[in-house]
Amino acid sequence: MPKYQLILQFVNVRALFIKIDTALTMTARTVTISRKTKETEITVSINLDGTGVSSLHTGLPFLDHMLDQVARHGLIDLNVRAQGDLEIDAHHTVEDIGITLGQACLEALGSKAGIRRYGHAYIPLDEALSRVVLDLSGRPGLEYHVEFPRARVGDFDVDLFHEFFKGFVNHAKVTMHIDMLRGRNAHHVVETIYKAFGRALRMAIEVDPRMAGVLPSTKGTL
Ligand SMILES: [Mn+2]
Repeated sequence: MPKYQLILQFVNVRALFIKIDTALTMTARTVTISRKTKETEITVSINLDGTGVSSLHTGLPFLDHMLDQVARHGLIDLNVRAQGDLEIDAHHTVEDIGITLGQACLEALGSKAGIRRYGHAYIPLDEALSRVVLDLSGRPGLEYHVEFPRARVGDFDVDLFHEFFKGFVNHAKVTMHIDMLRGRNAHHVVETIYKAFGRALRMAIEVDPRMAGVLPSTKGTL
């Protein structure tokens, strides 16, 4: 066997060992969080290293449709069960799902060692275009710049999307900038935001092999 082939084989074997080593040292990033108030009862199960499989029963089909985008495009396995006071309106349920998802994300991330930390995505859907940029910084902060062309999508109040993301950001302790860059169809606009959120989250939570388990912060804490 020629010498260069041997060297190549050695490099491949070494790469394989590094892969196995990274996988072994990473604990499972899976968590289940249950949250109960007088207004809602919510259980979120999440696997940050999933394949995009979801089981969603929030009582709000449009929100289920959006959470499905987060799972699919974030490659996160996501199970959400919610019993909310929908007889009043969807406000408490949507906000509390954002809160519980945020708690689950933070808990599942653990020490944050070796992750990429930052994530961003631009997502178009026909005429609509949105951008989400996030930092798993440990500091809650939401910049939400979205002008919906309509007040409702079906019977869903579009103001509630802000409540969802505010709840998420405060409890996942992330900095997030959401910008709707253009769009005429409210369904398209929301869908681009949730898809971009999923994509940006996927980028930020992913383990970066070059980080070699180091915390991506010069401060030493996130
Ligand atoms: Mn849709």
